[in-house]
Amino acid sequence: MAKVSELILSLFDVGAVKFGSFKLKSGIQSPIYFDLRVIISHPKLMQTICEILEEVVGGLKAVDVICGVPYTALPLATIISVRKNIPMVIKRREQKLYGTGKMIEGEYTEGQTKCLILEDVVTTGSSIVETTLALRSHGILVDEAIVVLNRNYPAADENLKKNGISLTSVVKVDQLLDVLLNGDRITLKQKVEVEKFLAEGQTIPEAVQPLKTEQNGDGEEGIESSLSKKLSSPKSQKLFDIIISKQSNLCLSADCETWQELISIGEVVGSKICAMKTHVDALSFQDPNEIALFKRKLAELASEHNFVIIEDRKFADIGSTVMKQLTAAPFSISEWAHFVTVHSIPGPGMLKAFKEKDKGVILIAEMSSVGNLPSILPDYKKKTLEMVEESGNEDIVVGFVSQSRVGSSLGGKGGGGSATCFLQFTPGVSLHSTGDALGQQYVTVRNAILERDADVIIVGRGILQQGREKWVEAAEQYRKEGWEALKEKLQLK
Ligand code: 5IU
Repeated sequence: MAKVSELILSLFDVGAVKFGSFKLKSGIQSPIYFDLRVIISHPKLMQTICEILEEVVGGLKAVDVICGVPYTALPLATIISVRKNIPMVIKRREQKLYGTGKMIEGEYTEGQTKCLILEDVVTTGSSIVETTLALRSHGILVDEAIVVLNRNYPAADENLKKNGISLTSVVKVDQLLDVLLNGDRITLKQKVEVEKFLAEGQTIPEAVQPLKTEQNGDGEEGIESSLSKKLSSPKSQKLFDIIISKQSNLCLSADCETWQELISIGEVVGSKICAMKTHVDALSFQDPNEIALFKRKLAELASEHNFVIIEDRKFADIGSTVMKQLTAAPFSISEWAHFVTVHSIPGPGMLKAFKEKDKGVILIAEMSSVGNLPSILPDYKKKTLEMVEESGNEDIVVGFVSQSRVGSSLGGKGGGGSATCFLQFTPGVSLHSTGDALGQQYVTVRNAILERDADVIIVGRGILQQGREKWVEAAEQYRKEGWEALKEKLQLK
């Protein structure tokens, strides 16, 4: 105990614990901040931490290997490994889901090796969970982790428990505050401020990252921004801004067999697309842990490459059911999808569910398949548009999946006026095929954009079936052709 108090004071003295006003990764303003990276510059302190950790390890069930979460916990694990003669494994940080590179370094036996995870600071627990899942996916057994500093986020405990990990903390924040106050390192006011923050201000970071928009620095309104203003909702405007800034109106329909393949294609073509369309219920997952990992990785990809995630769920039920389908675990679509596709069949009431969850809606006005009823039934498309306008839902309806224009065109045929516009998403686009054996019908990129008035083209097998080594090349071909045709249609420079 005395040793832990000593440790807390030393952490403060070397600047590993700071008080003030700090912006966390989650965007939350925090009066306290931990940065344990500095400890590597203080060997004596490293030694103290390791001595304490060794005592903790000694009190736990025996393990075969130890794994430090990169970076700061890695040298700590190394010291403990050498001194306690426990071998290490390392989970590579820059691991790719595919490729030749090994993800776990070190020796282990599948189904037999027991591993203890070591971490420097726990906030949400996500790094420990990610490391655990990676180790488990290689047959390494993990059910315990040790952390030097625990920020006391209740959600972290829950997160770890849900994933079958029990966590032992060397220092918890309440103890840290007591010791620092008694050691005259902080004032009572600072202590109270942090306690208040911990009691009120803690939320787990949102899985859905806000969409980034590009700023037009010259202050002059270009044709792009006047077109953007015609769009019905801030959500469609954001997508349009992405289209302009990335010079891509290509939505990849990522109809992959496995989630790993989907992430893999997202990594390589992310820079070429404005949106990725998913069918989460058509992917195979081994267990709920994989679903959680998938959701996080997808949200990270969308944020890194600035694209929109469209879950093509085709909701088609009454509002209360739709609400459950949108939020229920394990898929929890509302957590990670920016937009969702919805049938107009149930009428306007169900749109409230999407509004409540702040999801952009893409309504299906026509389909691409042979004999689809929306395209055959008289007035289906017109009624779908009227439904949006009459119920006042223009702000969440981003656009329509359609094979022809619904309402006013953004700039193509009949365009140029001041009417509110919706984006048109057109699937059934291929440069290689005219259809499949199950009713799909294809048109070319130029036909979709210049004849049918698509703003966004949706392409799946046209890219996927080119094979992994040609994904980038194929996506670039669709991006380039799509962008050239869109520029022509909207008369952009
Ligand atoms: N999709 C269509 N047509 C439609 C609608 C959705 O093809 O009318 I609504 C979906 C189905 C698939 C993707 O996920 O778009 C098209 O994939 P291919 O490009 O592989 O045909």
